Amino acid sequence: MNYSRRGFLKAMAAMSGSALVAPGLLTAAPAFAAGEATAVSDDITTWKISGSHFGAIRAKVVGDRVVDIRPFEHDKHPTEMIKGLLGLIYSPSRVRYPMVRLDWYRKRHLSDTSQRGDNRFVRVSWDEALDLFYEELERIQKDYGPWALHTAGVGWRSVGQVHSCGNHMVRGIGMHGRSVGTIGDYSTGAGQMILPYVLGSTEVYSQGTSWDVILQESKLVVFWANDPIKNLQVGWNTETHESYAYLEQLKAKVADKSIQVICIDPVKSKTLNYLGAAEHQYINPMTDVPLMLAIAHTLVKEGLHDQKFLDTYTLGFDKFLPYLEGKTEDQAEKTPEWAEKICGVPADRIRELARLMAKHRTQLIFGWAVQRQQHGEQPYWMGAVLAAMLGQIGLPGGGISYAHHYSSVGVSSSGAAMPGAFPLNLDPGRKPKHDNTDYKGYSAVVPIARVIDALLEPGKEIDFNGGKVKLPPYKMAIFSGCNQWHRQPQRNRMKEAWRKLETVVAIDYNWTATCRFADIVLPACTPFERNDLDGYGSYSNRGIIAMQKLVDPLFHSRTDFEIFRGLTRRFNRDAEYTRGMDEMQWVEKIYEDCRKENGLKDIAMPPFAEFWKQGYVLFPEGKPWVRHADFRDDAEVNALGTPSGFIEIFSRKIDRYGYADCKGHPVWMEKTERSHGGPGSDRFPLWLQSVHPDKRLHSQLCESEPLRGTYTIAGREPVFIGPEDAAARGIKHGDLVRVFNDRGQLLAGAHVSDNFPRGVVRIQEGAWYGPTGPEIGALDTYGDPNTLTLDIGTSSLAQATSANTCLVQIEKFVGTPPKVTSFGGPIEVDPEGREVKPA
Ligand SMILES: Nc1nc2c(c(=O)[nH]1)N[C@H]1C(S)=C(S)[C@@H](COP(=O)(O)OP(=O)(O)OC[C@H]3O[C@@H](n4cnc5c(=O)[nH]c(N)nc54)[C@H](O)[C@@H]3O)O[C@H]1N2
Ligand SMILES: Nc1nc2c(c(=O)[nH]1)N[C@H]1C(S)=C(S)[C@@H](COP(=O)(O)OP(=O)(O)OC[C@H]3O[C@@H](n4cnc5c(=O)[nH]c(N)nc54)[C@H](O)[C@@H]3O)O[C@H]1N2
Ligand SMILES: [Mo]
Repeated sequence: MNYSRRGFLKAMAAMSGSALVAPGLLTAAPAFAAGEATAVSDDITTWKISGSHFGAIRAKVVGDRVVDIRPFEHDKHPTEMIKGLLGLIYSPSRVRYPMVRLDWYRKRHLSDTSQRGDNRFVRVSWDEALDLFYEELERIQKDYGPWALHTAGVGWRSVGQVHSCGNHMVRGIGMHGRSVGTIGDYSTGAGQMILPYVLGSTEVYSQGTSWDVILQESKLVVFWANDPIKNLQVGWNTETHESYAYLEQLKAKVADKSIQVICIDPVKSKTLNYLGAAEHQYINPMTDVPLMLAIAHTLVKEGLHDQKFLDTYTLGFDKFLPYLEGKTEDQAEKTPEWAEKICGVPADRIRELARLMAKHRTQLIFGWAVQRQQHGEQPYWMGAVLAAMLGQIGLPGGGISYAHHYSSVGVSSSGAAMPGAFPLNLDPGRKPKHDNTDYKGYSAVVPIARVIDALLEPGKEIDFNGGKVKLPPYKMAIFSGCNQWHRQPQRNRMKEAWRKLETVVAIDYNWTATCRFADIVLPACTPFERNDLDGYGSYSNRGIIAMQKLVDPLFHSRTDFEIFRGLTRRFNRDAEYTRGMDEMQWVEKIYEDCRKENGLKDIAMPPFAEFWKQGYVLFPEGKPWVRHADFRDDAEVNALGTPSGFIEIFSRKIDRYGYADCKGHPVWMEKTERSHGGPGSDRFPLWLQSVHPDKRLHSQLCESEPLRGTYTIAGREPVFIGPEDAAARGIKHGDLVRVFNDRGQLLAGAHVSDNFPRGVVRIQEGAWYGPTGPEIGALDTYGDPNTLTLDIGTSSLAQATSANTCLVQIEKFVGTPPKVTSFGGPIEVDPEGREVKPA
């Protein structure tokens, strides 16, 4: 089948037709028509435009106030999260003024750090705050050196290429001196480390086979630990939501039985419920590898594996086969009966899955939660082995994907260049003010999920991806565009570690727990209070969105650009920092650079003034594309980036590392704790999954009161629990419950739902941490799941987060519940510690 442009356009026409007959869950109309503040007759195209992770938006501004926010007129599947944006701008949790923690204000770096978290802060002027920040940077560089400063890895900072706050932090701090940075991320730490050994690229951030190819060619689509309907609501750049048009198509094809969809997940996901006729394949948590091994075993036993593909495109199947057949140390043949006892999928069903996958054109689509667990490398490697045995890698609608739930991967790219960004690094030839490169033998870069270990076990040498990392005992840390006190697991362990820090700086527009546990807090403004521009579509390169400032920065907040201009002014590098340009000059420069680049590709863009007035540029649809097709076409010319150029079922490199927890080929390893009869389940029988939230972006929008009000239970974050587990504990829907294990305890509201089987509960990540006090072990009053999660590396290879390896117990809460402390900002005190009533 040749995916010519004409064929593609026909497919598009067919698709929009079916979208009309079968409106999905997420069409514009139900979310935004009735009962809204603004009359539907308003012409929103005359409103201001801006971008966000949640999509492009139109905003109605009256005087100096934003009164309404609507989805961009070209967004056919906007997310309801947009309804929370007014509550983001006008949140009671906004950081209003520069604030300094009371005891730090008195004693600076000699403060009593066990008071961090008591939330008492003194208001200071911008000049005072930036002076303190600068003096601390000087002290750290002079008294210690670059190993003593941690510049945190940037998280889901707001969109916008000029104001991208991580770039400001890295460039601004980098002009002053060097620091300890991070490697990897919380999203795909294990996946991005293992897959280059196996498939030659991280895969997780790669463009995937186009949805229209999948819709035309696949007969079986397996969503493996994957919930695209939930997770595609947000994107890294301004999200277009184009994937939903394809998911609507898929729903129609599932209904008319032209495509079979199986969702392998302990939980009935939003995607499963949306698709209607899709099949749910329940699996015990964290046991995907045994299921895959048994499918592989069946393929071999029944002669269904593609030996020719294995011979032509892969390496090391011969080293893996003995393990499958039980001829290695563990002596266990990986039969369906063997797997059933672990993964809970009946042996006959496992055989049926193997036959289905081998018989049909099968597209395996993995999500990421399954690698955010102990040994998270294994399911990804074994997934690739399974796909290789099926022999469909590189065929249209076959093979494996690790990213179709992310930022509209699978929507083909327009091919247009996207706008660049404010520079991250120093300008060429420039050196930092303190050009000290002596890290005293400590590593300058730490795997991101191991940053707490560095405080608790300073100087320890750990394995990492074939090398060693020596953990630096940093003394000062700076956070901007991330919420460390949401993203990092095991809150109480972290709280203990935090006390070792002399100085913590947090820059945010929200008074998150990271601010509460900081010493100097600087108020950034939201993306709606600055001029900027952003790419529309992270992978589709659909266009460019103007981010027109809606209102001036609220309270005393400033753009990150201004904050770091102010900091660099303190050592006379501000002109270099900004290159002598202001905000609007940067917006125009980045746009015009992009226009030039696209000009070379014969892609026209209007001059800047016209773009800014119109508010956006849209590029035409791209060509459909099949992942790994070039490799399949010619494995020598288009060799993979693995050491051998082939798919590595056995990796000599990893084997030589000699790790006990990541061997030369994928294997099943028991977890430190596991539900359904696994270790620790006698004391804590419930598996807690902390998946990504349906109505938030991590901790973002939790502060939005109108949105939060739509899902909280008893004023707290919901804990989703099945009817059986609830009844066994005398818990009813709506009850306040205590969720606990040896690592921590929190209050949550019970949301009883049939989507959850026995032994599986869910609290969505990003719920704001609200302890009753600064002490270790304090009850979390709102429901941050990382109060309970486990902070261990996935393995010696990736050292990534294992947040989804977590067991808990739940009981009905009795007594007078403490008030939620998460929201509403600091307790403002004067330097004597007397409470100041807010003006
Ligand atoms: N238990 C558990 N934990 C997890 C996960 C999980 O699945 N389970 N998932 C992990 C994953 S995949 C991720 S990606 C991380 C996410 O972790 P983070 O990226 O840290 O999460 P966010 O809540 O998006 O935090 C972004 C912060 O940046 C601030 N911010 C936004 N725009 C600006 C700006 O312009 N300037 C400044 N200065 N600040 C700004 C926001 O207010 C917010 O506080 O969480 C990880 N943690
Ligand atoms: N709405 C929304 N969308 C988002 C985000 C957000 O915060 N909100 N964050 C974005 C980011 S930064 C990221 S990293 C991605 C995260 O993307 P993912 O990590 O893929 O998403 P999750 O929602 O954590 O989990 C997806 C599914 O995995 C299942 N699952 C968990 N553990 C197991 C297991 O052991 N076995 C099996 N078979 N299934 C399991 C869960 O039940 C869930 O249905 O999402 C992105 N999209
Ligand atoms: Mo992520």
